[in-house]
Amino acid sequence: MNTGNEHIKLEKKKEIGTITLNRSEARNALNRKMIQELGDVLTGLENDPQIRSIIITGNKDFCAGADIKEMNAIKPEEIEIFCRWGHKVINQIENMSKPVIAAINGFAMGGGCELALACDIRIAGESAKFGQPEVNLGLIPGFGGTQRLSRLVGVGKAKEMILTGRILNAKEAESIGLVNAVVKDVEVMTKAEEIVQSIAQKSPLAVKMAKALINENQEIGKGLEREIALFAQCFATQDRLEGINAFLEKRKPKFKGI
Ligand code: CO8
Repeated sequence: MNTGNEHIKLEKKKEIGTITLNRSEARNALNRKMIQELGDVLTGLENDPQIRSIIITGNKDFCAGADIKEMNAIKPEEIEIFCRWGHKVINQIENMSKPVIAAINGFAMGGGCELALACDIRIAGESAKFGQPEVNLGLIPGFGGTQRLSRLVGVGKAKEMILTGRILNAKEAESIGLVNAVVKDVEVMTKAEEIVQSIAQKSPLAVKMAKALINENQEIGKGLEREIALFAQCFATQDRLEGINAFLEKRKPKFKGI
């Protein structure tokens, strides 16, 4: 289905809405336009009575995080607004009244991993790779990762991922509970569809209430607010300038802690 969007494709089949992140030249990095389009498409699916469940997927890659080049052009005094707006769309995924499954191939990094964390269930292909590499940029996760990752995989593993920026393969991600299942790359969508079809047999009301209750119990709001504030603080440092410049110049950063 053509939504008129540039970076987000939407297909509606039976009662499933499939969102495909579609900016492969930048490994599906999330720029402003893409985030806006994602939010709009999610709103449309929430309000569509024909749709019972949603799958979010990529193409070769799931998503390499926020668009670093675009982010670098934002003034430090404006970053908090941008971060808060990104949170709004990621929270929108988590708070959809319908189940949302992430079907992941290739890289799910930074904001891409955080987008997957906001989904209800994650299915990974064997090629999938997960990481919160923001420390390499002199930053912290800024789309909810400091809060959702530890709730999913435990504090120890979350700290390891966020403090070292290490990239995990699909099997490791499964072993710590970051993904629900790993299948062959070509079977990721089939597996995700199987799961949504199984949920679609159940009472939509019961599914909606159970999801809302589990989310409520996470008590995530205060931590997300702190994340926005500290992301903005990090963004104003020389280390962030060094980290992002090093990424763009394809070299190792030299951090000074200022
Ligand atoms: N942003 C912009 N461009 C990207 C990104 C990105 N996140 N990731 C990859 N690209 C681009 C590369 O620059 C490259 O472009 P070009 O061909 O013009 O040089 C192209 O995609 C292909 O990438 P690589 O050549 O780097 O491919 P590799 O296979 O060598 O590496 C990696 C793949 C490991 C995924 C590597 O691209 C990488 O490390 N990417 C960055 C991952 C990252 O650090 N993500 C975190 C970003 S920060 C974030 O997400 C915080 C979210 C909260 C933000 C809050 C907003 C205020």
